[in-house]
Amino acid sequence: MPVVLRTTLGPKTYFPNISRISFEGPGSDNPLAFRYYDENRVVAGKTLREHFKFAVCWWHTLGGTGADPFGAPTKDFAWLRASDPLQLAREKMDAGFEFITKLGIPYYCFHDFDLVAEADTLAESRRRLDAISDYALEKQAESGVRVLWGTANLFSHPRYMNGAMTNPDFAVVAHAAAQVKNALDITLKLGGEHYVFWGGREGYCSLLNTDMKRELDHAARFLHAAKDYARANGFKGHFFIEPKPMEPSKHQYDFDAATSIKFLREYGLDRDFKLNLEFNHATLALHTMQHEMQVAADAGMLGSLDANRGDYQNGWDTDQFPMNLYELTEAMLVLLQAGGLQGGGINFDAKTRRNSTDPADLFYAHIGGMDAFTRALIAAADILEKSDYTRLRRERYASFDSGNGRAFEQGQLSLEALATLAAQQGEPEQRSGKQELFEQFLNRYL
Ligand code: XLS
Ligand code: NI
Ligand code: NI
Repeated sequence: MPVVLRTTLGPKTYFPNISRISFEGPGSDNPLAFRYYDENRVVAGKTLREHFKFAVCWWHTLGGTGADPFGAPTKDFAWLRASDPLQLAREKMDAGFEFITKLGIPYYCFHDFDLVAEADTLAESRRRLDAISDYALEKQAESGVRVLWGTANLFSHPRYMNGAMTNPDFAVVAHAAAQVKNALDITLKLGGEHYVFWGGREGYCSLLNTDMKRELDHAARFLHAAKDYARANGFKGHFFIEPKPMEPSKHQYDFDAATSIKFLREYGLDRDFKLNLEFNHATLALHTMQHEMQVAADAGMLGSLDANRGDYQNGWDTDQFPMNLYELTEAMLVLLQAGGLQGGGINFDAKTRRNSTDPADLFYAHIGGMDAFTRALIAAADILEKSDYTRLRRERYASFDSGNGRAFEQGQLSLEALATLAAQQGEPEQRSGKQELFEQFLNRYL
């Protein structure tokens, strides 16, 4: 099939009524301006641009048509109309780069087949990926926009209905490996900083027909092979596992941060892999995002974030844009105390609602998300710098700072020694946890 690289339509704009979004300050009533996000503003020692490394995701933002299990697409975007797959891919890329540069976002993230539609054979898919990545390289050079991470879609095609790297059929595992090899090559070619594995169908629908141990062993073998290949080809970035407990599988192996960390350590992958955590995945696992971030930070694996939010009424991945200032401020408190993300950034893995059908809605969504993160980060920095938060939290543990508490922490007290001390000291004095006082800080600095 001939590869078409140049559009016959000539240069066109997909967002003609929208110009470069600028920072206008909190007093502005322009919905197409930032009220808080000023990329050069310094907060807690770094610019906002450096703290966040925001990224646009190719799938929901450019490919999200509003189709759901109950209804047809609602969004007839002008960049998704061409009949030739490469022509469509190129127009989508024109729209994507126009969108990203108008927002002043520095990065994007993609699955292989977000860039261009999958073909009938691996070889033809590869030819398409080579062609569209040539075009992406030109657009990147022209705009300075970069790739935060790439990934392979190992969950949409019917061949993956029983999983990809954990599929019980070796032929499917090998096919998935070929796809990951191509996705790694394209990520490397585009200078992608990192590479993500999200295991949507790596799990099971029923344990009755599943050999879990064997499937997990296969996943580890697969990840080692992918890592070895990428390293041998000069990839310097991190690999990220993206935990999610369920959906589309009934039970996914990368359930949450703790489960994923245990897996990486058990199989000797913990030096190359960190976590890409997503807000809505955290709440699906019945955690909070701040919990997941703290677990990852304590393991030295707080790599990158997928930004979105769930809905309190719904038990699925609604992927709404992040607007909840309380949730974000608690997340930013963990982020600042952890010293930031380890190499990654903040990818808007979020979709506008099915009935938000104007191209401008994509701008409102990202502007709102970037402003919300900014307010949250500033509030978190103020809480840490100006309030009693750190001191109060440290004081809860003061009894371990000296004397017998210190000796216990250092492993110097046996169970018998502890029992003797308890007998001497009598019933412990009550100490308040002061949760409401801690909660006041959020409202005070937001
Ligand atoms: C789906 C995941 C997916 C990953 C990339 O729930 O969030 O979008 O981020 O494969
Ligand atoms: Ni998700
Ligand atoms: Ni995600």
